[in-house]
Amino acid sequence: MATLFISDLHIDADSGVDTLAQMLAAQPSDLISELYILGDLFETWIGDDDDHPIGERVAQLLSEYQAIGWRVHFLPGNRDFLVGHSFLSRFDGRMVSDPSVVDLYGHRVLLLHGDRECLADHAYQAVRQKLRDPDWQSGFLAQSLQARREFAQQARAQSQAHTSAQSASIMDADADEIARLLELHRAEVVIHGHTHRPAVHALGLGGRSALRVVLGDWHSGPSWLLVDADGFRLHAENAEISVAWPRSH
Ligand SMILES: [Mn+2]
Repeated sequence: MATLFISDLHIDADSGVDTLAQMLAAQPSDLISELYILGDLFETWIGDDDDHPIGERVAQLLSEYQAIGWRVHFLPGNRDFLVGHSFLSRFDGRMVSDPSVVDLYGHRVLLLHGDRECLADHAYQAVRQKLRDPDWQSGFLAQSLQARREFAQQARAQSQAHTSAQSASIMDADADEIARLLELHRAEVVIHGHTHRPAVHALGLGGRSALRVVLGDWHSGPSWLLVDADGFRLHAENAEISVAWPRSH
């Protein structure tokens, strides 16, 4: 059996749903038992009560895979952290909190979106703290869809301006923080997205080996990770990486 991981699709148009549908159809569906979406499935999400058709199309597509026996898991990203149980229930999806540890083929694997670990970006971390506050969220969700749409558009423009003004190292996940989390959760592997820098990094953690697997974004085409009992196959633009599980001692 195999587990499929995707993140950072940033879907905001029908074409994004079509790309996801094509990618899923090309997978060995009879081998896959689980799909994990590690955040930023959508470019924006202003609440499960939004009547925008993109959400319905994605839910319909995912429910087709749920129907053939896949279990679909969703871990929120910094764009779609307002996805809730109501949306997930449309395709029987399961919410995964950030961070979470899962057992994959007898290995402890830590799952993150990756934005919380970009510690050098102080301005972003301050915004994140506000947006993840339950009181702020319930106040936001109480506003009209129109008001929420306007806020989201503004936030997106500000985020784009901020991103283009930052140096590359500030926008990456902090390596020490990743190592700390691997130790804290006694995990052999961490899988995350967000940074749009697909790669598999071999890490040495006080004498034991670990892996950091970074998923790719879908800006210029689909990207995915297949995990099975043998290891990892990461597909991204200009990258096809196969890596075995870290050796246990
Ligand atoms: Mn992100």
